[in-house]
Amino acid sequence: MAENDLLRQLESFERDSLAALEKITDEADLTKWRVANLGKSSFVMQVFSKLGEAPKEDRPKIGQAANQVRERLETALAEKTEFLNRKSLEQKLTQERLDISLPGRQPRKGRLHPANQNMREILAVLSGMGFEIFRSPEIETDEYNFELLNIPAYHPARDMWDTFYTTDPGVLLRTHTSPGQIHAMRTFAPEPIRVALPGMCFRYEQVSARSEVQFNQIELLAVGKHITFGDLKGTLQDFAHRMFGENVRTRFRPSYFPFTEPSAEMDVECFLCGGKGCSMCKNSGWLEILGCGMVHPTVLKNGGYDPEIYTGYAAGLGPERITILRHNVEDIRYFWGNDIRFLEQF
Ligand code: FA5
Repeated sequence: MAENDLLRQLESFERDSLAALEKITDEADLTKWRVANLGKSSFVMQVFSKLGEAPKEDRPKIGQAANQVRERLETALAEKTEFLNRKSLEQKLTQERLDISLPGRQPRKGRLHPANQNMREILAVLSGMGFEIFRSPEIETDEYNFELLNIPAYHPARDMWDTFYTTDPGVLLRTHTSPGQIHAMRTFAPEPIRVALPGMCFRYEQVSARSEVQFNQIELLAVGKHITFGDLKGTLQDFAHRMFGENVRTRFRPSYFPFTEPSAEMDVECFLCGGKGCSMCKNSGWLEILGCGMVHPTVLKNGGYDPEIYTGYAAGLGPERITILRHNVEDIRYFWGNDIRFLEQF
């Protein structure tokens, strides 16, 4: 091909290419354009590959002209690419604009479960009175939950403390925190002890507004020399004053537990009516808050203490029962019902 013809063709190729580029409005067409006009089989690239076929003296001029066309097309492509990018960014900015005037969503704050709040409050009072916290298992053996607490098989008291049994013979969910007494005694004997045993207990019984199949208890145990019923009364009264107020009245009523002798229940003056009598205290003016007594000699012996030398007292209270009384909650089952409307009130 004559040199002049080729140069003219390059010129018109460049003009057509730039005109086509001008019309492009999106990235997909731009890619197609690049392949057609700067790709291997484009006219300008073909000129390079066929340069060897041209007469030797024409080659520099043709080569230079093709190079300039390619460079100008590449520059135009770069400008167009930038233009399209900017345009699409502007489009996104106007179409996908964030409405920052919308109020944010408040993250929900978590909080302690009311049962745990109450447990911590009671344990803080007991720690202040010198009781050490001692944890014992929720899954227990028949031996610890009953036998060692002076409740042999077929003892009628087992009926009050029926529970859920596992498939392992003799392994059950504890019905009270009292088996922790044996664990604590066997850990510390013959040293004197003063411990608080908190935790979950389970009972196989009819649920009602005041009774659940699971609930927390806190057990108190003190063992040493010369501990008397006077110590038991004084300590529990002091606890009631610290928990419910300096002037709250308490009373002890005789009771029965196989693992204490003598045994008692402690009542506090009704929080709601101040002792006058109302529906919460069933018009008695008193609310029962715990069971207690002097540790039975058999239990002391099972724990590793000589009952001729050592004595002790124990008490067991139900924190959820205390909470329902204090806050006038009509049903104890709300505690484990997972209803956020109830839990949020605490
Ligand atoms: C006992 O469990 C004895 N171990 C307490 C004790 C310890 C006595 C040490 C003497 C010495 P009782 O079954 O009464 O006793 O339970 C104690 C407390 O646990 C009750 O006063 C009550 O507050 C709570 N409680 C018992 N059963 C339930 C239940 N089903 N639902 C909620 N709370 C309960």
